[in-house]
Amino acid sequence: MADTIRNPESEGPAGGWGSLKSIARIYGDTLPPASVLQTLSRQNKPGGVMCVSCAWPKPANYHPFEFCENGAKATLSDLTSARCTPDFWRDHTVSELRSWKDYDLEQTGRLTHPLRYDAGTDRYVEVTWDEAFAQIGQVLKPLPKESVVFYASGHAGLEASYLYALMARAYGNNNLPQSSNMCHETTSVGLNKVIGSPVGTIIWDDLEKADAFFFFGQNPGSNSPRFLHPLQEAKKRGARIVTFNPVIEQGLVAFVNPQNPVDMLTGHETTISDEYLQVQAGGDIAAILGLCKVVIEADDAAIARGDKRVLDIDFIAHHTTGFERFIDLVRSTPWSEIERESGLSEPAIRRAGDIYVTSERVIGVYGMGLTQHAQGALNIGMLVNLLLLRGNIGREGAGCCPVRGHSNVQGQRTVGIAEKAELVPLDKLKQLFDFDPPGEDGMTIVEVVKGLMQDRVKATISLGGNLLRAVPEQGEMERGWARQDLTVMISTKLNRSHLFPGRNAYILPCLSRLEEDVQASGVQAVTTEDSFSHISGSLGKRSPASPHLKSELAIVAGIAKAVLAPNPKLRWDDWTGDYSLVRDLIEQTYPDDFKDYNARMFQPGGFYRGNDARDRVWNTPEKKAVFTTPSQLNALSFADAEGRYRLVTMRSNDQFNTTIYGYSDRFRGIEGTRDVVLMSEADIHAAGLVEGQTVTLVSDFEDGIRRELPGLKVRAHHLPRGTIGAYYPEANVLNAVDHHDELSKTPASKAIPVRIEPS
Ligand SMILES: Nc1nc2c(c(=O)[nH]1)N[C@H]1C(S)=C(S)[C@@H](COP(=O)(O)OP(=O)(O)OC[C@H]3O[C@@H](n4cnc5c(=O)[nH]c(N)nc54)[C@H](O)[C@@H]3O)O[C@H]1N2
Ligand SMILES: Nc1nc2c(c(=O)[nH]1)N[C@H]1C(S)=C(S)[C@@H](COP(=O)(O)OP(=O)(O)OC[C@H]3O[C@@H](n4cnc5c(=O)[nH]c(N)nc54)[C@H](O)[C@@H]3O)O[C@H]1N2
Ligand SMILES: [Mo]
Repeated sequence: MADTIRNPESEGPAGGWGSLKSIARIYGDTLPPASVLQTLSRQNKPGGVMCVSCAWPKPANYHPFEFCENGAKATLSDLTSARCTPDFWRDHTVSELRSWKDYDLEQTGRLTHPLRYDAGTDRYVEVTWDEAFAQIGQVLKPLPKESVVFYASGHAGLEASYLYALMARAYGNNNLPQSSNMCHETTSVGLNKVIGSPVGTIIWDDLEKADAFFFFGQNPGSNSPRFLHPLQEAKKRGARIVTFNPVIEQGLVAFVNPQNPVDMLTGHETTISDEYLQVQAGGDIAAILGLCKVVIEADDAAIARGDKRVLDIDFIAHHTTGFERFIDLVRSTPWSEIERESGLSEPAIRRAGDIYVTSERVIGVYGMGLTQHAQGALNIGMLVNLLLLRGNIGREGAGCCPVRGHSNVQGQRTVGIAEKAELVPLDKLKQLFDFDPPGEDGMTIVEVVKGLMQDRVKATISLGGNLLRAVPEQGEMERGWARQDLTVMISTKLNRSHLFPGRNAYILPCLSRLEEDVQASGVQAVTTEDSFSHISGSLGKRSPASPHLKSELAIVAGIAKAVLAPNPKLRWDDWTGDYSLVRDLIEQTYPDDFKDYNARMFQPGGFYRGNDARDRVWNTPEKKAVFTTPSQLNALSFADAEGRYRLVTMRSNDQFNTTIYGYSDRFRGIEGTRDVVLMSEADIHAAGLVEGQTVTLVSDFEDGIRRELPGLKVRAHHLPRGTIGAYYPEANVLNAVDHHDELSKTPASKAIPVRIEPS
């Protein structure tokens, strides 16, 4: 089937020569210098440097080049020779830069000096570190504690992150939302609800043993390309892959391994998906219900024949709850409803279901296509239902695999960056540091957005990221952000969040993880946690982009010292001088997860934190894995209506979140522009539009607020009817803050209700 869905506009299979060309282009059409290639060769290996891009695990048995196209792009982007120095601000005002594209801001290069916003000239000006810290302390001290937000994008290592969370709690709140609140918070809450673990249950070995992979809304070709290697291996040994995705993603269709000389010379490609089901956006609950129906029917037939059961009845009896109720719904839901809600045909779902039933060990993989919906947690509950039916959790070669985003997004949560107080051992903190940590929950991102719009948030500190650009309600947010008393951005590069400075505003430039970090006790390493809960050390060796940079940890310590009352237990200078002391603290705070931390951090493949659900110990209130009976068959909070489309906000192959590397989305055949709206030919025709026509997308929430994105060119694309696509972050102006996953408050970015108006 895969052959019939090859995207005619794309450059062919993922990987291959296109991948190498695409990497080199970041460095200006020439091959990067040898020293940069050397950095790449150390990437994701024991004793090397952990990639600054995504959270895909680092295998113990690594390849000669354990990096991918997009990891290489992220590396080259950090190692760019371009510099955004204080001189840059002589030629540009902040207001003027607001008309720049994300791409142009990124091109200004690495930030080199600490900067303070000067309202008189509307420019950032150089400031010393000491002045910056002192002034930040002065503004923060008198503010109401609950009005200050400590945001983290999931990038900084475990050491800096632990201290950042400690600083917020010592300051007096749990306002520690993270990029995960826009991403896999649905997993942290939704998966935890059903299996008692907020993270995935598989490890590397499982990839090598699975008989089938079911992909729901995760795009490895662009977003975790090193995943394609184990998938290619899996295909070679006969494993099958089934994909549910409204968009045809090239990496899930076919792959040429750019690091395999034979593949490269022969152009030999591996077909990845055996079945590719173009579910409509928000249609997975119905699709999975259909799969479950196939399982139940197969089980009925097996009973009738006297064969081995298809359901794992022992597992279901001993390890789960809620089975009967769920199965009643599965039996009573007619195929016609499943077809209507999923947008898929019964025979197509049956083909996929047959693969599930005939595979001994199955891994369920998912990403933003499940999490970023109004019923995202229900999506996850449904995927877990499917896995539970055949005991596919807590068994070799099987399990649940949420693919995380930022390189340390999971780890930051592990070491205390959490707005939910119950997730943090507050008693331990009290014991170690002799202060009373606040017990009230802090703000999620949704609450931060509302707080900014309503002037309840007075200051934000950002440990990385580009929060303003990543959230819904962008127009209102920009105004609210600039009304704050203080904005502090700990950043490597200029981005849009810097361009709406608060009354006091600072940009504090930091080292990249690729760079050498020398402190009092010598060169420092940091650690990160990957999607499989493995923790790896990372040692930067490149010389810093500027002599004025500080490490993230040193910046956190600098702010903490300036804002917190002296406490002999808070030894910021000692910790800055020697990060192994911080790892000792982390081990003392989380002894089960971090035993022998300093000794094990460079273990090949990282050391495993463990996962009870993997051992079939269920930390749910029921002490069982939970079957979820869905209350509805789609993941939406709105009904279909005439002229209303479900907008999927997409990542191109040439971006990392709000960082835009270029305008080439070669897997989708889109070159030179991001200002497009992708629609099926049938929808273009039915709406009376023509390809190439310029249109405006208008949000279609029934709340009376006009949110619009003008200037998009209509482009025909192989999509299900009613589902359309446009790029994130540009499309964020269209989302409403109240449009989020019901349970976890993750913004619902994958089915925004919109209308199309001709311009
Ligand atoms: N190169 C690169 N790598 C990245 C990132 C990046 O921007 N660029 N971002 C990083 C981050 S922070 C994250 S969280 C991850 C994100 O990685 P992914 O989880 O892969 O996220 P997306 O690409 O946003 O969406 C995933 C897929 O969901 C599909 N989809 C949309 N709606 C639905 C639906 O209703 N149902 C189903 N079944 N599928 C749907 C989309 O077509 C898309 O292929 O990647 C990380 N890695
Ligand atoms: N519509 C829509 N909205 C979305 C999404 C979507 O799919 N659709 N995806 C959501 C997701 S999954 C996520 S994770 C968020 C992302 O939200 P964020 O994590 O806030 O955004 P990023 O674009 O990853 O942040 C990029 C900036 O981080 C800084 N940076 C880069 N490297 C470093 C470093 O090493 N240290 C420090 N201190 N700073 C660094 C640079 O200044 C860069 O400009 O967006 C969310 N928003
Ligand atoms: Mo993410």
